[in-house]
Amino acid sequence: MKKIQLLFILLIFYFMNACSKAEIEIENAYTPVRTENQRMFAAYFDITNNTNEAIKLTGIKSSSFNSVMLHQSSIVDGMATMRHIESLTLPTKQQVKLEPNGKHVMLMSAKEDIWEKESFILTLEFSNGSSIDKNILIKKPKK
Ligand SMILES: [Cu+2]
Repeated sequence: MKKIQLLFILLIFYFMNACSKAEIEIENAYTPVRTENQRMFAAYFDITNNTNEAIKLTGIKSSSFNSVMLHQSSIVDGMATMRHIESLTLPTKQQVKLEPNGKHVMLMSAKEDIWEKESFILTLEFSNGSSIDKNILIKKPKK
């Protein structure tokens, strides 16, 4: 009888955990802003696919910017360059990092005064039909 109760409790914990974990998790989302008259911005975050199948990040947009693109930074012939990437594959049960000098979200032609804002919303669309509205923190230099 005791063993059955224990098994039951473990099952409850298992299902609670399965329910609380988001299918796609986005953490540490931020955009560095260095000067008041900055025109180009980049957003960085860690994105984790908790599902049992690979998912692609297929679309990305924000009502705060006219132009939002996925970019990949690289060094070509000793020069730092960026190129546009169409989509980003998120392997199952893995975290993909968007970070300086790597993959990032390029944000251009702001519709708002980004310097004056604390954060903005980035909408991410995925190949499984889901989408996430993520709050991106604006990080300014410390005074
Ligand atoms: Cu870029």
